[in-house]
Amino acid sequence: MFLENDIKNGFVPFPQDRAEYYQASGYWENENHIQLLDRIRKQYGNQLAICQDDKSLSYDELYHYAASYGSYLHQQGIKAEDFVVIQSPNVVEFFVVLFGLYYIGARPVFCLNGHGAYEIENIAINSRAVGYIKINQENQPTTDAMDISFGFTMPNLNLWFRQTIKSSSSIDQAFSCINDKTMLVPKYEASPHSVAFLQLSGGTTGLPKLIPRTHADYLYSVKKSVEVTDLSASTKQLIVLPVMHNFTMSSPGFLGAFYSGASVFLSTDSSPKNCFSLIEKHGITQVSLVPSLINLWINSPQLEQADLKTLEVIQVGGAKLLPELAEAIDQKLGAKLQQVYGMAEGLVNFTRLDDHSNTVLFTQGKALSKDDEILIVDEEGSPLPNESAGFILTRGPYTINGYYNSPLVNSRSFNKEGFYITGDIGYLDSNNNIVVTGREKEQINRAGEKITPSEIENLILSHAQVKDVSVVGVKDSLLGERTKASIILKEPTSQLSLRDVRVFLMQKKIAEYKLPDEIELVDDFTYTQVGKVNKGLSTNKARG
Ligand code: AMP
Ligand code: DBH
Repeated sequence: MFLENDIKNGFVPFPQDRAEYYQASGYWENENHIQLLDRIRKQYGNQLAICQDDKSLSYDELYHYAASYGSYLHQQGIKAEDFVVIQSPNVVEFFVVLFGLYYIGARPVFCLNGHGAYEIENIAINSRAVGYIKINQENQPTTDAMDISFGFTMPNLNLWFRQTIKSSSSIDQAFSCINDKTMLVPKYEASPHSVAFLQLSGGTTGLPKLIPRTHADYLYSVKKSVEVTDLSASTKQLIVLPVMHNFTMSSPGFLGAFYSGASVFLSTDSSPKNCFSLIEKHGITQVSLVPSLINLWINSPQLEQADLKTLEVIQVGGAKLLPELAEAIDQKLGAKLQQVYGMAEGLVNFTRLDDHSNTVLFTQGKALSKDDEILIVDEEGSPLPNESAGFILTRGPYTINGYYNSPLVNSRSFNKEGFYITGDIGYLDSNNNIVVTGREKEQINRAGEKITPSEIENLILSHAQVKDVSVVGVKDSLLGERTKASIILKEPTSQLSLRDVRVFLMQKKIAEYKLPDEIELVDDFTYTQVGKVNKGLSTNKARG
């Protein structure tokens, strides 16, 4: 069922018995991403698919642009099964590039728009990408894909195709690379069980982990998300979170909207002022946000004047939502809350629209599929009863069985029975709703963006003045968590400022959201019994 080539290159297939069961249960359908768009445009051709400022595409137009751009890429030598790194702000052009790649069976590797050369280089090497397409926003100071100098420290970086698409006032202008000489090629019929794309994991190790999702498993999760969010062709969805984020793509995300023939409106700016005016202007009915944005919206001085009456549902996920904020959503924004606990690795849980208010306020709901298996286990891996918190493990019809090409990481991230060890801590309540209470993995969740402390520690350690460093997340009323670096200097009386550290890291070209928000110079750390820096306690010895 799965492609030999995919397996050879590092895709871990579903075990045969489970794959046959999911297939026989009708979960995995015989459709890939471009076939989905083709089916929808045949039904909703003239319907508005996507709109940003005064640019918009109907479903037919989106499909035709994708076919032309895909054909152009084919002409440039991009083949089916090739990986191509893409990076984009929330603009219409992203959708043309995305479906253009799917049109020819090529596979996008999703990077956040904020990622710098440091991340792109690592991701391109690990995915063995052949191309890098960067979409730049009009009137924004950004670098062209051509001008980004990677470290070139690693010889196997082979991005022979690089292109910058400049988002412009007209879509034709942005895709001026398509011309009369671009011969339309037929769409590539990728197997629904082949790898569709690579998503990035927030990661718990220093290197980014790549998440391979098949067309069929992913689109199954989209279909189930549509069912629980009441999406229909009349839904008007606002996208505020980055388009590349798994939440934005699939829970229910723009794919959920496309699945239903709905219309998607893009916001390039997450400020309440801008979003409120888009909601009013377009009569937005649904939006997905992270808790830190909900906080901003609810406390915005613009809220009083805003007319948000069309807003029906707000999905909130990506990080823990505090009950006080959860309550304010209905009271202040007049919309129904749906909590979402999901991960790019697979498993997604939603509170249902007809759930009791206590379920919606205090839990993250139920998994999408009746065949999502969730285990809560103790330190020894023994299952715990409902209401007892433990490590959250899962497997099911749309959860990966391994990161791409990462046997070592996989041996730690999956147990013998193939359950993914999420690194989150929580419990199932008496009605089997999941409640996430914390996490065991070393990760900082800064406004929904995941940061791996060891990655930042290793970079700060390369600073000439630094002897040792420990990076942790500290509670922050706006961001949920902010990043703090505790640093021991080689020369105890010398100085190093937050600005110095941030400038140093920026020179390494890392994403801005990973820069520390705060530093502390210390004489020593406290250590656990096994000699690890004790990050749980803020008992580092401040400089005397
Ligand atoms: P990623 O693996 O980068 O896709 O990030 C997924 C992680 O985000 C989860 O494993 C959780 O740690 C966190 N997360 C997502 N949604 C929620 C939520 N509703 N509440 C708490 N944590 C969440
Ligand atoms: O945080 C996430 O990665 C996330 C949150 C909600 C996600 O991937 C999802 C829903 O699908």
